[in-house]
Amino acid sequence: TQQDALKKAAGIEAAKLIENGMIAGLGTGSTVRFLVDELGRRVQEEGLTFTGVTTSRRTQEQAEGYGIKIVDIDDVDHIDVTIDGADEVDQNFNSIKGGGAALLWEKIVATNSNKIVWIVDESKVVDTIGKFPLPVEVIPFGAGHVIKRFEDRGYQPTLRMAEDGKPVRTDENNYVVDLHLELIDHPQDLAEDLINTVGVVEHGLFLNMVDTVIVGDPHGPRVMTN
Ligand code: DER
Repeated sequence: TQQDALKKAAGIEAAKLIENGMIAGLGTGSTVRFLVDELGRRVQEEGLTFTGVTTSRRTQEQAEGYGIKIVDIDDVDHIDVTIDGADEVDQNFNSIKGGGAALLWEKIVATNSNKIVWIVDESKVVDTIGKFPLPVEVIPFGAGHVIKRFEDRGYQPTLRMAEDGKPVRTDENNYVVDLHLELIDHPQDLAEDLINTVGVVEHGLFLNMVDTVIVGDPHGPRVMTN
C-alpha cells in the first residue's frame, strides 16, 4: 500500500544512520520491520557490522535472521542511537507509542540511548497527540481495579485482547490497557497521573524524548529535528 511505501522509505533513510561498530537500539512495529530489512541488506551486501539491542523478541528474531548480533541491554554501557516507530508525534515532539505492545522495553531502550530517532509515515504526524488510544502497561494482579480507576477518571479504558480471546501479554507478560482520551492538552500532567497509579508499569507517552523524526512523504523522506 501507499502507507507501506512511505514506511519503507523512512526505514531505508534511517538505516543510513547506522555505521560500523555502533550499538544500535532497534524498535518494534511494521515501520521498523522495513528498517531491519534494510539493515540486513547492508550487513549482507556491504559488510556492515554493528551490535543491536532490541525492544521486543520479534525484532530480535528478525534481526538475528540477518545475522545481526543482538546483545542484552545490560551488556552495554550505552546505546549510540535508537531507531523506533511511533503511533503519533506532534509539533512539540511529544509522542504516543505502544500500538505494538512494546512500549515498556522501548522506553527503557530509549532512556539509555544517546540519540533517539522515530521513523513514521506522514499519517502519524499530528498537531496534538491523543486521537490514537494511549497504551498503558499494567500488572495483571489487580488490573480490574486499575481499569475501574481509569473509568472513574473518564479515561475510557479497554483491556487489549488478542485473537484467542485472552488479554494481550507484553514481553514482560503484563497486560495493555488502551485509554480513549481524544486530544491530550496537558500530557505531562497525564503522564504523572498514570505513572503514580499503583499497578501501572509504564505508559505510552514519550514526551519530548525524540531528537529526530524521519517522515516518509510522497515527495521523499523529510526530517523533523527537535
Ligand atoms: O509499539 C510501538 O510503539 C511501535 O513503535 C508502533 O506503535 C509503531 O508501529 P508501526 O510502525 O507499525 O505503525
